[in-house]
Amino acid sequence: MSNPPTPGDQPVLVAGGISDSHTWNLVYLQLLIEEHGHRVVNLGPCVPEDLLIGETLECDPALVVISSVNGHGYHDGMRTVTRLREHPGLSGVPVVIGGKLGIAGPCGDEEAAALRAAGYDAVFEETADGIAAFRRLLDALPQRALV
Ligand code: B12
Repeated sequence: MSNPPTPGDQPVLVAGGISDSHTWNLVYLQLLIEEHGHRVVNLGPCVPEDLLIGETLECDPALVVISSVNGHGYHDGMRTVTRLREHPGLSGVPVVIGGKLGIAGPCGDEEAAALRAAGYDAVFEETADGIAAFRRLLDALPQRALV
């Protein structure tokens, strides 16, 4: 019989968009999430969907965070969440996306709504409001590492 989960067992999984080679966004996110008391598994940039799905099944994360800043966030993000949600067992894992999701910074309200409809639990722009909302989400996660 397995032991019951203890606080901090479930990490937060961070991944760059499938086409996105930027890395400092991922370092920033890792530090921010750790500051909120969570263990982070950082998969790095250009994460293929099969790797993301495999790691999500393996880690059983409290949250999956997709970051995209290269302007392909909407299309990459759509593809990724569709694949993830199609997988049996991953329909309920919390998944969010954020960064510079459009080709000129933020994406529009319609695109954000479409990303949510495709399966993201939340879509964050890189504004101060977006970061503040993301911080509130981190504070609300059930599993927090003991710091
Ligand atoms: C360095 C850099 C590169 C380097 C990256 C090196 C590396 N190892 O990381 C190189 C040269 C490789 C590069 C390549 C490209 N880049 Co570039 N790059 C930059 C640059 C100058 C800085 C990025 C950076 O490191 N910022 C520091 C980190 C900490 O900040 P950040 O990435 O913005 O992340 C913040 C927010 O977005 C937010 N955030 C990010 N993810 C998430 C997720 C969540 C959940 C939340 C809440 C918040 C959040 O939080 C972070 C802190 O505020 C920016 C311009 C700029 N000044 O921002 C362009 C920029 C990101 N690049 C851009 C582009 C277009 C490209 C290329 C397509 C260029 C090309 N034609 O080849 C390629 C894409 C390559 C690829 N396959 O992805 C554009 C993106 C346009 C857009 N989205 O609006 C930018 C904005 C430049 C511009 N003004 O046009 N780039």
